[in-house]
Amino acid sequence: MTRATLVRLIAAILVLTAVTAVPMTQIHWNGTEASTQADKIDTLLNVMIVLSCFVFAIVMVMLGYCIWRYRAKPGDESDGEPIHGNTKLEITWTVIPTVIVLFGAIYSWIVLGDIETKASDAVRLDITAQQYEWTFNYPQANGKEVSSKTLVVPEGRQLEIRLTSLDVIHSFWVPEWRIKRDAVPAGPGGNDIDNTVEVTPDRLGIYNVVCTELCGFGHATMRALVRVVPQSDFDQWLRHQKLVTPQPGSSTGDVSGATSSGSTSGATSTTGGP
Ligand SMILES: [Cu+2]
Repeated sequence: MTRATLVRLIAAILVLTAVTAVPMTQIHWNGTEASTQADKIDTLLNVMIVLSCFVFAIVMVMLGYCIWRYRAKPGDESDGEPIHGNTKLEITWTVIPTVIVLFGAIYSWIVLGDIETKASDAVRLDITAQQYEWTFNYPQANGKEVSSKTLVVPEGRQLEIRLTSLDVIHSFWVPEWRIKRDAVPAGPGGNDIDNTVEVTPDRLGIYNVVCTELCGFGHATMRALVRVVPQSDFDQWLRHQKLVTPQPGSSTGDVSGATSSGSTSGATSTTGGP
């Protein structure tokens, strides 16, 4: 390979990297950033996109070059020349991916430590997932809690979220907050799964909790409203909610009994019982 060819190949790799990476990093895949963690997560994602596009460009350019440069002449039915290893090439294609993967791992580790830093004044929040709804419980003093089907949170305060599930694995996600964590049903004696997650909403507004783990036929409908409000509004909202006693292992959200067996058709047929 001549020096001019090498320069052309490198130029082609850089151009293809730019053509694929620039549009991909410009798209806001998950909406406007609305938490203090979102920016760091987006930057990490963009760096990974650029690295992936670079690797993609190397593979595509070299593949195209080899197809063109080493194509068989018409009528050539002979075998290719036998070749053996190229030490320089093998060291190169081992070292470069190793450096890229190590860089990605260390950078991700740093970002993870950063976004999981706990604040001393965090708001405790217990979230219960079940097919196909969410219940948001706010533990209060004297062992009681406030239970809601809408997630209301104060702006600028870290939320210390504990997740659990009553049936199958679900996953808690507010796209604008970027944070995502599985809600795993606890087996007998609990489980060893890290079910806590921290997020600090920093933009007022209305968002959606989305279940992001395929959990059954109603999965696509498993959404809940999120309202990020000023601290004073949050305090006022909390004061006006009814206090309930938490029930271990069950969703405390169904205080009205609306989802129990009290349907009207069932009631008429069971009135003749003992
Ligand atoms: Cu789901």
